[in-house]
Amino acid sequence: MSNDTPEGIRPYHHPAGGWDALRAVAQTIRTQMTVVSGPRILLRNNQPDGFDCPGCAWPDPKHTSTFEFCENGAKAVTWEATKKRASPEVFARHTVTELLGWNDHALEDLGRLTHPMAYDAASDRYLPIEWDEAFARAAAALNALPDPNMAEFYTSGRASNEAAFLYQLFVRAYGTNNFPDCSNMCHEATSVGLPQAIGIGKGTVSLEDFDHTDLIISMGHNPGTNHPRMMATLREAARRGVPIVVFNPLKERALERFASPQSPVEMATMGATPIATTYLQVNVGGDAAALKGVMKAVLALDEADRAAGGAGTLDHDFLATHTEGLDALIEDLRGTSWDTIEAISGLARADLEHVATLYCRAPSALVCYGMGVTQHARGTENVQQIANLLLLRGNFGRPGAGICPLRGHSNVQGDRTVGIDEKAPAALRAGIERVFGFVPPAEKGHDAVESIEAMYEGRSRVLVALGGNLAVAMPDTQRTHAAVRKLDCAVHIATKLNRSHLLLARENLLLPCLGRTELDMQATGPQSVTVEDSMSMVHASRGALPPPSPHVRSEPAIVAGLARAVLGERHGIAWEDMVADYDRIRDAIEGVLPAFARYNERVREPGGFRLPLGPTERVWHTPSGKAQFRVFRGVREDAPRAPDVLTLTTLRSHDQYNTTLYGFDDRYRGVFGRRDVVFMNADDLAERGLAEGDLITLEAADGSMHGEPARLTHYTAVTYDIPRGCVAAYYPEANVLVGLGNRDPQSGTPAYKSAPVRVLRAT
Ligand SMILES: Nc1nc2c(c(=O)[nH]1)N[C@H]1C(S)=C(S)[C@@H](COP(=O)(O)OP(=O)(O)OC[C@H]3O[C@@H](n4cnc5c(=O)[nH]c(N)nc54)[C@H](O)[C@@H]3O)O[C@H]1N2
Ligand SMILES: Nc1nc2c(c(=O)[nH]1)N[C@H]1C(S)=C(S)[C@@H](COP(=O)(O)OP(=O)(O)OC[C@H]3O[C@@H](n4cnc5c(=O)[nH]c(N)nc54)[C@H](O)[C@@H]3O)O[C@H]1N2
Ligand SMILES: [Mo]
Repeated sequence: MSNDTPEGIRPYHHPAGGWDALRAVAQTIRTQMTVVSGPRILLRNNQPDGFDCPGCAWPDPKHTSTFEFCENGAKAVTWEATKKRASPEVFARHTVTELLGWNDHALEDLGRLTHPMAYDAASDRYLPIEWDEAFARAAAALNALPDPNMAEFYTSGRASNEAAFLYQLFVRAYGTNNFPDCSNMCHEATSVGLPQAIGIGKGTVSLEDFDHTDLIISMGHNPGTNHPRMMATLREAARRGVPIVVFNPLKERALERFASPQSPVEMATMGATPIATTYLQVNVGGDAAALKGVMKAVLALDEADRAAGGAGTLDHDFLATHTEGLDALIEDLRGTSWDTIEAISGLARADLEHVATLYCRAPSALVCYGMGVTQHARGTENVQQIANLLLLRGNFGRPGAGICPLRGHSNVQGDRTVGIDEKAPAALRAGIERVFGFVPPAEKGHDAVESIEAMYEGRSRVLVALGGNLAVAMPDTQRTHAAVRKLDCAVHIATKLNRSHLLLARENLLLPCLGRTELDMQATGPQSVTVEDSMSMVHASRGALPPPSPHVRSEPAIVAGLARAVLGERHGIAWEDMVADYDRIRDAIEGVLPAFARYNERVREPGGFRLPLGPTERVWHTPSGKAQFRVFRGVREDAPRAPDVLTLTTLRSHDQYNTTLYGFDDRYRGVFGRRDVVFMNADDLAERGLAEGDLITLEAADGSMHGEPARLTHYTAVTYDIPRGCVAAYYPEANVLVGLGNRDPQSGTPAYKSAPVRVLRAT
């Protein structure tokens, strides 16, 4: 046993934000960019005539005029706008076998891809090819399949509306709905759960609602790292005296206190604003139980108030006019004991009753949530519990109220809106038929997990990926990697090299594309693209930097090139015309989807426009036209586990963007220069005869995984303020331990936040 603090582990005592954030930006500009262009390009971020930050999907203030500081946005931009190049000369120096031995940071740090490349088995290298040759090879692979359902078309959520719309049109014209996408790993629980509850699979709050709300509940998200621009909003609410209740197993620093780099006073005085007024360290997987506890207490307050002659604390008029299913919910809550709620949530009844009191006092309340809620085996039902709580007091359709899922990728929501959807909604299909004159396939396609299973079993033979790092983002690394290596052909449209490109199929194509920050010049001149943020605002984005090389093409142009090569004249779609002027793509989107009426006109207004959201007007697009209470049976999000099994939640560090590792620090959690750590409760360590700093092995305890139990070895235990029975480690490394079968049956979302594991002393 060692008693020394492990190397690189130093408690961090500062608030989130502050001078350390500014210092981190300066550092990232120094290492990735020329000093001159760095600050200048950052200033064009989220400006009316600039580009949309690829960092996250948090919206911009209405009349964007001031530059919103954000450390991690700056990292995302500088990482894309780097001066480093992964040119053919760089690929000539390294075999794929050699590159596979590099870490994820080193691969992307090679810089921007500059030329279309194809893998050459004889030299074990990627070699440059011409675009026409690349398109022809991809087309040959796709057209050789006996059935279009044997191809998978992945989308990561950075694609613009224009690129995503063309892509889904191409894929449906080709003949399949196999659209695995990053949303399947992320907010699918929202996309599936909320339509059943409130008739739309999106958040209902707007940025202005934060100015009017009387209570904010934050569940399972870490905005200081993943949505840093949200911190300005939370800080303002906190300073206005709005209670902020946090449910999170970890004490995330930014949810405790935040120093705004835009506040001269906080910066000069080293001061900070406290954020959470109540911080509840719920068990991993304990949110459903906690929400049930809060709702149970809300019902008790209502009964007490009515018994005392009051009108009750529930919004009874709203409930009678707008909802169905309340009786079943009440019956279920009555049948759920406080003992069970306390045991599963890990929270005290008194604390949950306190939240209920705050909630009943607040004229308007809103709930924000992220991956801590959705990435569970009952993620869909989790999300519905949040909707239940809000419905009880009519917290929809008035200022300051509503539900706020923090979406992931900057345009993941827009991609779904314009058709990246394996379920192929009838209205979308009808729209495509109306505008393009062909009948798109109706049969449900594969989501992300189903696509990996199909590849593994040989039912799918070709993968086309519009961005992302599918094989690294997915669970069960061993099986997922084996699956993609079985393919006949893999086509990756990407800005940078990553591991998915190196897990070789028989034929491999790497197609380099422009990023958000770059000038997109087409036949009729420079083009803008459009994106939809977490709050359903659609707005334009225009890059200004010179492309990384003259050979790099825009995503819409690459998709159109593929479509032409694969489909030829089939269906008579004018691919090149649409790419020549993206207004024409937007006209086509408007034709297919009426919510985009006057698209080109409205997107030219500063700030763009908001897509219609029924619940904001108390219109419920459910089969009965009313909002639905959905009962969560029992309280467990996961099956009971053996006594020696712990629940692993997988997290993002402060220095990463999903599978992109900018660096190896996780400043706010006090981890510097390493990622091979597991955060553990001191008692769980002691019970195993372990101490902080010990080398350990994490072993998967998921019975549905195949073969020998998967292991993460040479990890170091770090004592952390985390509930007993719960451990945390970084994504994506920890994906080795997450089973593909451990997923939400309703949404298919992998339970990345509750993998059963054993912690063993390293041997
Ligand atoms: N800089 C940066 N920005 C990003 C990303 C990035 O990687 N880096 N990724 C983008 C994407 S795609 C997404 S989806 C979002 C992700 O944004 P988040 O949803 O914030 O993602 P995670 O880091 O997975 O953090 C989840 C939080 O949930 C907590 N948690 C874990 N398990 C549980 C649980 O069982 N219950 C509760 N209540 N909490 C739990 C963790 O402690 C952590 O604070 O961010 C987007 N923005
Ligand atoms: N264990 C665990 N696993 C997880 C999660 C977790 O919390 N825990 N989170 C899940 C979530 S929420 C998500 S969203 C997924 C993320 O899964 P993905 O979206 O597939 O992964 P990213 O890491 O965002 O993809 C990075 C790659 O995208 C490419 N890229 C970057 N910008 C562009 C661009 O503008 N265009 C194109 N074409 N390519 C670009 C680059 O080549 C880069 O290497 O991971 C999931 N996996
Ligand atoms: Mo995500």
